[in-house]
Amino acid sequence: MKILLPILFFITLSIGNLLGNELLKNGDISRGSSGWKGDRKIISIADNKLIEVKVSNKSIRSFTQEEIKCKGLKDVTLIFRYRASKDYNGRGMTVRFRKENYGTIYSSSKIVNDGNWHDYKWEFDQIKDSKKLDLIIEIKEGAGTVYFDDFSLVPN
Ligand SMILES: [Ca+2]
Repeated sequence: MKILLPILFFITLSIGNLLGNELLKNGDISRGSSGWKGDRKIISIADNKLIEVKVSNKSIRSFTQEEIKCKGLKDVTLIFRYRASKDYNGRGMTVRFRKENYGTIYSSSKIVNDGNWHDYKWEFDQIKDSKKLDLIIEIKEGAGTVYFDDFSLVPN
């Protein structure tokens, strides 16, 4: 039984993932721009599709996935990864969740420009009674290019 329980737990988790705990559509960008709106270009690097954003020194660039169903959920975890070109220089990014009543909750962070992929993670616990969320990624004014891939939003 001591061995069986962890195995059962693992199987339950795996089935949960297969049944679609993932709340985002096309988080890995494998289906191109499907599900994503805004200032994003889909590019392919070694058969992997990802989002490319050219940073502007005049205005914020942003892209969005709208109407993410979250009825009955309390806490969710957002993860994605990003890579900035080495010539990136800017004011960083803001991640926003816009709720049904149009209230938004945001979190700002720097963008590291060492040319490597970096993981982003936000445990978001402010869904309250909202049945839907919009996820908005904003890249503030600056110069250079930022790439995004492998978005995931799952209930905690
Ligand atoms: Ca991808």
